[in-house]
Amino acid sequence: VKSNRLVLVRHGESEFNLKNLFCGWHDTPLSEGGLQQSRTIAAAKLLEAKIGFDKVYCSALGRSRQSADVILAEMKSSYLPVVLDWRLNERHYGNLTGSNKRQVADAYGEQQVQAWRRGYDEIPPPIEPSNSYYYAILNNLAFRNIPVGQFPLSESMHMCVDRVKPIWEEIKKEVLQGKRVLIVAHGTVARALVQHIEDLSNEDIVKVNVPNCVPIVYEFDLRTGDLIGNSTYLGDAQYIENMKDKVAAIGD
Ligand code: DG2
Repeated sequence: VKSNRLVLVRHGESEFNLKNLFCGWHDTPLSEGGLQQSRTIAAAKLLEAKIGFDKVYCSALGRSRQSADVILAEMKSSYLPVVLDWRLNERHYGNLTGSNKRQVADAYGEQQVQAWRRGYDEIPPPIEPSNSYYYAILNNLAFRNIPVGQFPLSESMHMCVDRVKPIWEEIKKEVLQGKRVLIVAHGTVARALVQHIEDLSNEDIVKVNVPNCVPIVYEFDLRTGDLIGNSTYLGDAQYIENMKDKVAAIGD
């Protein structure tokens, strides 16, 4: 069977992940640990598996590009074309942006927080001008190409799945033409892509949690366009399980 692989990676730990803050469209940089994970986990596992690339897709958010740059440098592949596309941006967390996940749980209850984080149709309250990140997000030059009317103030998982669909279809076409693609995305966007790729139900996708910098490898049949087998998460199985649990939890 003629086949081609696709690799999906969530960026390394960000400053906001480290502080347990809702991030969404805020443009936070990677933490020291996140830079390190990009080298010692993502790049190391890809090198170990001897997986190479022709092209990279990132979001318009710096943490995704930053992680991609470190991974490519470590793989001696910095010459590769990197495409930034806002449709791969993280889900917009609305007015939760910048709040501590534990503090929001203390105020609204764990159930509400988990509904906002993992519900399929739950839309967090829209971001308001009084939110400290409102203007920085609105005026971020990285988002200047977003068509008026498509700039969100908050998004559910469902809205994110819909926005990701056209860019996923473009990427899939290239994969089926034989291009070896790496996508460096975000927690919720990675889950949205996983739902499209694996054709998961809305009930099943909300149980998926994607750890930072663990490469997810897919293989496609070039003739039929179908997925061959399941996803493979590269790395130590125990480490991956622990990190999935950590991502699922509200944290402290
Ligand atoms: C996180 C995901 O996104 O948070 O927006 O806070 O992948 O860009 O760090 P990322 C955020 P959860 O949905 O897992 O709470």
